[in-house]
Amino acid sequence: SESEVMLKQYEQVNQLPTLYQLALEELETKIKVIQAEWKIRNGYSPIEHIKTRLKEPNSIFNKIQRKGLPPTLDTIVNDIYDVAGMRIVCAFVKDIYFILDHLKVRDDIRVVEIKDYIEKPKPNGYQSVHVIVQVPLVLFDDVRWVYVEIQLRTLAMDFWASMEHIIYYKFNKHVPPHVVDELAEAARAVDELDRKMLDLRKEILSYNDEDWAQGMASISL
Ligand code: 0O2
Repeated sequence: SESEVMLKQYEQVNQLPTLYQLALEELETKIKVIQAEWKIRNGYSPIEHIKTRLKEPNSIFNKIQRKGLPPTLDTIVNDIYDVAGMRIVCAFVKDIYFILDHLKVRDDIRVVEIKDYIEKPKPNGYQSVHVIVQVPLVLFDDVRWVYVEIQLRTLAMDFWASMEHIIYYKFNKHVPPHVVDELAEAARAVDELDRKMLDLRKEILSYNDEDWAQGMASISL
């Protein structure tokens, strides 16, 4: 009956946050293992911090509307890739690309799409690498590959993005031109700082970067 169908859908929607939360936890554990190994090998952690979030229901439905998709459970699960989000903040740009290369070779993470806003920043100056991945959740009689959006950025880029986010909402999404200019200038300062930090990174690495990159890229299960 119609009410049974509704009840079933209600249950499925209710399970979604749990499913996405577990996918985030699985992924976070994988990243933490890499982080620990790296720290032992290199004497510093490539990751400053990791944050996770579930997209607000409002924000999910706004996105579905913006994309002109039907507001169904199927759409959320199959067409919205950032219901579960993870932000990995690194000290150095180079480490972002090492992590990215590593994600690509793992059998237990599927890389679906990469948007490199470091190579090509957004017009306002926003920089980050966005990676859409799928993470397997092993259930009793099924493996569900759950979408997660990973944002990789440096501390400096993260500082800029938090500031820009606050300003954007402060001005109700209509940022006056002089503030836009100042943000662009701050973005150039971010670049400059990240370049300087890369120079300093050499001082803390006791062995060749290329060897490490190859080691990371050859890992498979
Ligand atoms: P929340 O937390 O999701 O409510 P697409 O998926 O390609 O159709 P979308 O979703 O705009 O389009 O993808 P994009 O641009 O790759 O990533 C959106 C997310 O990246 C944002 O989440 C921000 O976290 C971040 N982001 C992208 N551009 C900017 C920017 O100019 N400034 C800042 N501060 N962050 C940005 P949501 O959707 O805002 O939030």
